[in-house]
Amino acid sequence: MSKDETGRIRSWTLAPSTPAFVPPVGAVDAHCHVFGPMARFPFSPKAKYLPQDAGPDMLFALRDRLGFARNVVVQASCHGTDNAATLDAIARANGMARGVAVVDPAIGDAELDTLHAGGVRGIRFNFLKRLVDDAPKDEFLDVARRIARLGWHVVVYFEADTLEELRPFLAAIPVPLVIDHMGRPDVTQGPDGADMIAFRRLLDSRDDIWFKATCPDRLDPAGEPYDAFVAAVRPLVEDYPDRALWGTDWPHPNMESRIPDDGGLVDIIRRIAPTAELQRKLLVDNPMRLYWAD
Ligand code: 0GY
Repeated sequence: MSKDETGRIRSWTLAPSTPAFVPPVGAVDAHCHVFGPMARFPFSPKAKYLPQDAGPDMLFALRDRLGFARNVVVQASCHGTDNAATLDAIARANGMARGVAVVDPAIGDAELDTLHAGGVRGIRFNFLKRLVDDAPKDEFLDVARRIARLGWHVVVYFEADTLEELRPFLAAIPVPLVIDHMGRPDVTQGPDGADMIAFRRLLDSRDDIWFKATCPDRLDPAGEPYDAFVAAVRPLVEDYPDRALWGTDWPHPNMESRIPDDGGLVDIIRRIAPTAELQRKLLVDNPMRLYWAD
């Protein structure tokens, strides 16, 4: 982590390596964020971390360096429910970005239409207490019902020890679900560990639950070369090849130590999706179905 003189955190590496792996043509980074720039897009008063600026120009430079074509920009918690920075990034991408918003559940239908016109295709429910003050399930369900007409999905972020409590809520969501970082399993338990078994039970409960095979840097306490992550996640990608997404998670919100090398993250793709067919599904076919169906 690096802090500037005002205490704002930089959680990304300034000089990512160029990956050896060349992604297939049209590859989508389906989980990334933008921070600010703060002068135009101030952070929420409720933000739990205050990052340095990481705007669209930086995101698109990284996209090009890593060999990707498109981004899905996920509204980060530091911007609260004001999606202006996310919409600005999408607008600057010439059609090569789509987004996931975070909304006040009381949002009006006209405002949802405006988000759709701006490239949003889903909303995110965040259950991490260290990131948000509250996660009102009844209100979430209400807005989940109201986005169905737009063909959107819900992205859910939770930790493995809350999955059992969340099952009835997740079952009641009437649109497709995408689970951020597989619900943060303990990958050191291995592919047949309790967390992965519980997560597979969730995937098996509906055929419209997708997952992001993301964040070895957050999930594997041993760090590079992320062997525990690869061992736990590769079987999941192989067994659910049409429901897996991949993303950098740049600019790695909140990472205070062990900031990952984005090029190194790309090189893990070959280890979790070892065939060209799996790589094409993970990086192109699946995210295109979910975000560019129109
Ligand atoms: C992530 C992970 C995190 C943060 C956020 O919205 C956010 O602030 O998503 C985290 O701290 O685990 O998905 O990028």
